[in-house]
Amino acid sequence: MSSVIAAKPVATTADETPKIAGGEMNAQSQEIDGFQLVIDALKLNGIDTIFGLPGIPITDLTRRLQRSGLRVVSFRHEQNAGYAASIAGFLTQKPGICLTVSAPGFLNGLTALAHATVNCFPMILISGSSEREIVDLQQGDYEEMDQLAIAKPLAKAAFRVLHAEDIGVGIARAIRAALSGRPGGVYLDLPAKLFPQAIDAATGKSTLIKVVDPAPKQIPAPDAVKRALDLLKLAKKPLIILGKGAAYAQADADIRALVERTGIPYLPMSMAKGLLPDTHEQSASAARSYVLPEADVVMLIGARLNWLLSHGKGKTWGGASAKAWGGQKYVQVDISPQEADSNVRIDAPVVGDIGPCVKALLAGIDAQWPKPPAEWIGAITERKTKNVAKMAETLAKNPSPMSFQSALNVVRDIVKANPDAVLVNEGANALDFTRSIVDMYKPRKRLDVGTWGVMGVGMGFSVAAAVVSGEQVIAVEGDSAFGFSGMETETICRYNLPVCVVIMNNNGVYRGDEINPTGGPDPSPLVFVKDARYEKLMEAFGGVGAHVKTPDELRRAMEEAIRSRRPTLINAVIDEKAGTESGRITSLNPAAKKKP
Ligand code: ADP
Ligand code: TPW
Ligand code: MG
Repeated sequence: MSSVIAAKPVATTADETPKIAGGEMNAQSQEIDGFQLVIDALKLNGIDTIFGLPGIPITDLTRRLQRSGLRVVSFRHEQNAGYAASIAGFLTQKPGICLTVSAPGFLNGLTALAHATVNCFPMILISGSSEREIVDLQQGDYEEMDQLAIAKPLAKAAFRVLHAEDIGVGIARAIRAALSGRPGGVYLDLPAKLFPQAIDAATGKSTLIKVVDPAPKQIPAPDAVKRALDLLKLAKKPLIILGKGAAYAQADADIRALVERTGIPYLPMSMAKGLLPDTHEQSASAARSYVLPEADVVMLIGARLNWLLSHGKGKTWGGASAKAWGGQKYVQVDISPQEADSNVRIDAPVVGDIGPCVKALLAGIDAQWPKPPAEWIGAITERKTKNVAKMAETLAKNPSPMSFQSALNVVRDIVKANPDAVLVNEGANALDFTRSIVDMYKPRKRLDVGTWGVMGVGMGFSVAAAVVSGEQVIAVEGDSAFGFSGMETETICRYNLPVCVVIMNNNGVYRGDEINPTGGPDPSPLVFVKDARYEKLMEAFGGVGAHVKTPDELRRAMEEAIRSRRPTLINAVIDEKAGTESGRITSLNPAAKKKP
């Protein structure tokens, strides 16, 4: 293998300080190698951060990326590096890059790539791969696998580069595919043999492409905009739903203007929380179960009518039966022309980038725009007031052990006092309670399990959020959820990131009090070691650990974490009897209704 990865003496590019290390550079040489072309192509396109895990054949690539000034964030497991890349893409509108080794490393990164595609986040998984001739004849190479074929169905696009002179095109195509239209995950296969390939330096550099306008702002058709406005204008009970596509689009001021000028109540999907402050008077979050069935015209902005919105039909929407349409008419603003009608009829699809679409809608809303009828707004306000009062009562309670609510009441205050902090959130009850209790005040500050409801994003998201934003991160984690990526506490400490992990520790998946019905020695599959001391994990790597049993202790520990910006893990002891099976989605669980 060493002959494969040992690079031939070649020239570096002009902007890289020449350093003789590993023999990859020679002032006399006129050649450039594959390693350097990959680095130059990424830099040329404004990529400044790589999330990954080194090994054959990309070890030298990680070193040389770092040496050439990119930030290389090295993880303990590729899945977490991949999740980091995916959310970096969401936060920055640049493709998040995850770099892995072949076969197992590639597969470890692949879950995150599929997650990026499903969530419409721009990401590129770059994996080294083994020798094509041996892989294709299945002759048993080191880490043999036809990675391109495996990635294809899970990625928005997948490419392989065999020759150094094609690196520029390969990276340009990957960037364009990840960012343009509906963003998604792209796989780029770079075989080991590509890296040391040396070609004439001038020729090599001339093959690099700086992608011009990688995400063209697609403009909606005027008649589509008019159709949408006509429908909205007639509505008696209009509603706007903002999804994470709206958060991704970074059209924050126009979206807020659209909501405020129309006066239409809005519901944010979980990662759209904070697009307008959750305390906004037009937010209908606290009256969700009232507005969905009651609304007559619903405008979706960057939100799909998937399971998270009960497919736009059924009881949630006032339908007579589980699959019945509730009678709503829909406007759907989306970049994907194929999204409309995927679940129910969309009467006014507005296809284009959310930025220009919202601007075009705004242009049609003047001072004469009819505000929604007072009865609709009044009815929503009434429900909201009642529900908020009920919630305040629960939050004020101080049970021992802590409940999810009494602990999250603290997190709610801390986030309110630190609105720039990024909140990462996963778990079942730990997710659902946090989403409804903790208000967000700014866009793209809430990062969670997304379209799949996937566990394991926590520490990868936290690392990426801290790295790309420089802001304090608060990760509210179920104890089970945390376990999927807990080893990255070492990564958080190694890079000294301002991440405060708060584990809602109820000793198990959903709750911690289940027992083995046979009376045998094995515990229930749903519970963990009782009173596990997760905080010691952070201490093991030089961070701060805290074991807290009361809201006051939790508050002090969180305040200290934010003041010090040190890596901190707070193990918050929650009543193990607190928690519902599958949180708020018990209805999706086939066994939940008839327990053995
Ligand atoms: P949520 O889970 O918050 O409801 P979804 O992931 O279901 O959101 O929907 C996001 C939608 O946003 C996708 O249909 C995607 O095509 C769309 N989208 C993403 N970026 C843009 C953009 N810049 N302009 C328009 N639509 C976008
Ligand atoms: C990759 C299934 C959904 S929620 C959850 C699991 C295992 C953990 C819930 O326990 P936690 O939260 O985190 O302690 P709480 O507060 O309710 O006790 N594997 C993957 N994704 C999912 N969604 C699962 C399994 C699941
Ligand atoms: Mg739990």
